[in-house]
Amino acid sequence: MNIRKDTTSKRQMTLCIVHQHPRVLLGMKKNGFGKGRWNGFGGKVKAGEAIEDAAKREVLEEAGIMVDHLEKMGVIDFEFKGNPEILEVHIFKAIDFTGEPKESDEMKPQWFNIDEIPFKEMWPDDIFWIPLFLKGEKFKGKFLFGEADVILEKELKVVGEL
Ligand code: 6OG
Repeated sequence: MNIRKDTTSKRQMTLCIVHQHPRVLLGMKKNGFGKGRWNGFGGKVKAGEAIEDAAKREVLEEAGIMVDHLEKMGVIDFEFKGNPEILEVHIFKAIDFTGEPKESDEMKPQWFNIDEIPFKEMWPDDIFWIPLFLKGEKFKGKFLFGEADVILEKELKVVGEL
């Protein structure tokens, strides 16, 4: 008998962008995965934690603000060639928050006008889905990255609900 072993695994992650039209709050990642890139705030969902709770926790840890109402805008699977772990990133929008954004060990927050989003200093997938996010459209997607974070494959579609 020939049993094919599927060694891929999925890791759930969160990503939250505060969108107060016409500005968005991003953070410069100071260390680790994605260092030197602007991104929303987020990280790994802990065992037993609800995804939305993880999203709120990460925003508080990384930007020092409390977001209450979150809207899930998208889910994207990121795969890196040669790496069996797929990152399933749940993307949320927050409008209101309490507190003042402040720098943490992980991120340096900054407001950007939506016409001045620094795509060149962001993950290369962002330029595809952030315009949908800003329009209020929901989306699902999948990106495969190769050497030097080049996009080898991409799938992205607008969906009615997630
Ligand atoms: P930590 O590993 O620091 O969380 N993330 C990505 N975000 C974008 N825009 N593009 C990607 O393409 C991403 N891959 C991961 C999820 C990492 C944070 O980075 C996000 C998390 O918010 C590859 O805990």
